[in-house]
Amino acid sequence: MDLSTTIAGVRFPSCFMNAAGARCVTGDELDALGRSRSAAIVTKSMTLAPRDGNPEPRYYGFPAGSINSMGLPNLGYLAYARIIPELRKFGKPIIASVAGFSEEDFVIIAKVINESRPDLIEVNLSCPNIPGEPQIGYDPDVSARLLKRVRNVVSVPMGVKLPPYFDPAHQERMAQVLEGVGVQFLSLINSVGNGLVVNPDEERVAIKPKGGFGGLGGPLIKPVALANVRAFWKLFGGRLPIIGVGGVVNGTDAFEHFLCGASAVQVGTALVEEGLGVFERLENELAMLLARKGYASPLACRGNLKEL
Ligand code: OXC
Repeated sequence: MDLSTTIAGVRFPSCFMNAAGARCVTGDELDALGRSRSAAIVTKSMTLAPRDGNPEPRYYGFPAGSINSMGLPNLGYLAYARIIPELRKFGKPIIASVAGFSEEDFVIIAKVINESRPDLIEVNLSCPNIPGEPQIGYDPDVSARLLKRVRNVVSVPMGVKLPPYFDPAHQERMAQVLEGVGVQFLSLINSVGNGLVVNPDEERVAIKPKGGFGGLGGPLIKPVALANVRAFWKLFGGRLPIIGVGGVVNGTDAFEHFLCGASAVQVGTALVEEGLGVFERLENELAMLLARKGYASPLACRGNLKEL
């Protein structure tokens, strides 16, 4: 079964890759992704200065999913600008995830990282875990201004990682913004921000930062992820490639993302919980499912979701 896919003109050897943030902070972790069956190497979202991130414990996994408030721990963009060319040896696409605390940060980072020639740049407008910093993707005007400026300094294909939207009006408004700024792919969705997981035995929260509030991931957010993939697929009439992110734990989850309109999927919680072997398992499960259903590839079922 051919599980390869194409995003913004870049070919990926399969349709499963890590989500930004999952096992992709250090040079060693990025190397390990290079050696694994991940279809791409997606970096941790990078900021101007290196960051230790929020205090621990800052990740908690439970059967229905995960909560995290990592706080963008990363090596700083200059380190990734050095590491990215070294990752070329793995012969798979590299996606650089770019974050920042001001418009200017994003522009400086994108410009330098673009010169290190990742295959794609994913602009993260949706980290929910920085105390006092709202998620940029919830402000369409700020997003539009920022993306226009970043677009001007980036020559590789540029995409955006958006937060989940819960109202069609917000999805429509963001689609208008994206139309105007030359975005070439979407990664949908970042974690569902500012959830709260409670440990009733201990009568306390599960993670330390922000009083326990953090981004939710894993199976419990899959319907929200699928809804956003579907909504943006329809808003763009299938013209803009989408990487589905949220709740991909088995081959069927990935199939559902493809039916909704995704061209590839990223794996976050399941990668953190299971390790790098997750990619081979997902490939096998999806290949078996597609064969059983008579599809020649994941792209053959893309967007095919039936309505009643
Ligand atoms: N989404 C992000 O964009 N960043 C991380 N967590 C998350 O859910 C983080 O670093 O906090």
